[in-house]
Amino acid sequence: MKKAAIVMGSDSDLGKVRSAALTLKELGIPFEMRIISAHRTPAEAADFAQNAEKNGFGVLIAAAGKAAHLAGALAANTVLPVIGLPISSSTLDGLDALLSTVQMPSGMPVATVAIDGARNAALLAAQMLSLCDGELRERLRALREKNTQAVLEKDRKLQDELEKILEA
Ligand code: RP5
Repeated sequence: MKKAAIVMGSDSDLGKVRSAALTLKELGIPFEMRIISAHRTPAEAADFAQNAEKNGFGVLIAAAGKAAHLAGALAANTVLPVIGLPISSSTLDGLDALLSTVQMPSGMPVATVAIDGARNAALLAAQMLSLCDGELRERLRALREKNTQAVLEKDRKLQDELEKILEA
């Protein structure tokens, strides 16, 4: 199976990115996690993206806050799919990162998830990798079913609670 990359702009992003790593692990997807900055280590960012395909990656997740150009900088240097994960790390609460990540010029796509949407970034990466991996597709289906059952169970509990509230 191809690997996923989780690249973040700073170590300060880790707390909001960790659930992406846990989700990839849960789905049995090999991955690497790196701190690479579009602004502070631009040469490394370009080098990482240019060599990502050769190094066995199938998809890149780029997490960054503030003027978040990491996803775009990676996308500019590879034809692998890049998922942008805007991080809330500023006084603008991530809106800056969202707009910097999502507003890519035509010809250079970045698939952007919600602010701090690390789990969805990992799930989307998994769905992309699963195009060439039937077993991974089955694991994704099983996870969806588990989530469905969890919500149905919450609804059942809500009905019980409601009955008690209305009886009181
Ligand atoms: C961005 O600036 C990083 O992705 C991080 O979200 C933010 C702040 O970085 P630090 O100043 O905490 O290293 O590039």
